[in-house]
Amino acid sequence: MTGLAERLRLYAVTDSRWVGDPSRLPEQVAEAIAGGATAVQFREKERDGGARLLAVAREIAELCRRSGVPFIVNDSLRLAVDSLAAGLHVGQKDGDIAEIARRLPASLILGVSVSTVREALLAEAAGADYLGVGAVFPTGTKADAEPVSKETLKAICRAVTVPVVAIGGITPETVPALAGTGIAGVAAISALFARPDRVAENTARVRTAVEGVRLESRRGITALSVAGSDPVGGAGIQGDLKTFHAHGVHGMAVITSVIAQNTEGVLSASAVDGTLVAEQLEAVFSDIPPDAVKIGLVPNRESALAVGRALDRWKPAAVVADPVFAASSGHRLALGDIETYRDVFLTVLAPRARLVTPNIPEAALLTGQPVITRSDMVRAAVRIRDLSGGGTDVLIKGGHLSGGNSAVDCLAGDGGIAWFDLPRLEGPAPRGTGCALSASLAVNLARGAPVELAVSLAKAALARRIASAAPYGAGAPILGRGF
Ligand code: TZP
Ligand code: MG
Repeated sequence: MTGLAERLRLYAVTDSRWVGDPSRLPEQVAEAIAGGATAVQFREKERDGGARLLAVAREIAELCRRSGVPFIVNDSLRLAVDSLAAGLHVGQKDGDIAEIARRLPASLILGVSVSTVREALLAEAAGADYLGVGAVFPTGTKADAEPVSKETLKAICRAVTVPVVAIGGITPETVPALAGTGIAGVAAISALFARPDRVAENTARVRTAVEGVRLESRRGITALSVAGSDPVGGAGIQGDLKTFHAHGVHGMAVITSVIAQNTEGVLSASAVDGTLVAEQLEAVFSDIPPDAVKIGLVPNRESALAVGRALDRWKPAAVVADPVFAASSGHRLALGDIETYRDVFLTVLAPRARLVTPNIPEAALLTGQPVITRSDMVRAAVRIRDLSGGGTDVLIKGGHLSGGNSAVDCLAGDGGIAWFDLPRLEGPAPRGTGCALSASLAVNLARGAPVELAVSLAKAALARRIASAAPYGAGAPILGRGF
């Protein structure tokens, strides 16, 4: 929903405990709006539901509508729908967020309470339109609220693209400490409603405090693709930039090889001179240091060494290296023989990555062993992890494994082996799926997701993009936007 962030500036959450009688809430809310509240949440925890609460909710919904302020109902989808609310707000204990999002009418806003980066990434992926994060300061209003540090609040704001509201202990005195966290606004209960005779005045004091600080953070996440060019926009640099854009992050690109290719195959390729690759890297890193780096085709040792030097010097937060030796058509893209490629990948690129993502043929190439069964996948993943120095996780993508109706990926990481199973999608395989997955993984890792969560999120996003792939050209389909 556009403009939602501005409307979350001062989010008033109702609580009739101070005024005693819920039927007096509409006048309290009218006072809060007069004082500068920009959104209202109906949150009556202690009261039992029923017709009386619905009547109050409807009255508040109507006065919010007249004031152009979104009215959001806490916990109850039924009450939200019946009161004609603009949205629903749920917490972590209110059920499966993705399921709630599916049941929610499309026009309604979904807000979700989170207190960690992990919960934030999951809520956003499930369809949350905004997040509530708290308690950011000590509060007496919600005894079981998890305390959230300013660092975590900042990390959550950087990790997601949806707006974030800070809640818990918000007062005119505490608001300045939220400067630079990246929140869209604050939510408050007691600071607005604890004095029933002063709601407008107290709301105005919080609003003034909010307007007096710069809430924005320095910037969002930035991502770099180091890869070859695909003029038809399915894979490589062009594909990665689309993936970055779909994640809402700023995408950048260093071109390592100019490839004449289309949906049918590769006509020719020319590696960019290693010195020029080094200069492109310098240009990017010295100006906009990327948080996420996805490494795709690096066609020769000179370019790989330049990439290695840039990573050592600038230490980006998350690096994912996707081995690319040949195009899916079989056309060789890396210069030199397989031995050289393997050596460069395993000694220069992989040790500097958090994660590498070979498919089955690439896993076979890197280990020199056939990979046919699931136990071969485990063996190869562990072997590649060892060959990379031991500190790099390995995700072998099982899409090329014959048989079965699921695409099974195998992760060898710190915590041992993990499997990721998704139903195999029907139809011709689109190009650029490996590129999209590794670019998405780099972004998720830079956002603070642990590797397993990053893999689940990236796989789900890729499945949506495969499902919406379109046959623009004569050959393989091109990945869709995923929605
Ligand atoms: N969620 C986290 S803290 C909190 C909620 C609902 C209570 C905030 O109340 P107050 O009175 O504004 O501190
Ligand atoms: Mg709840």
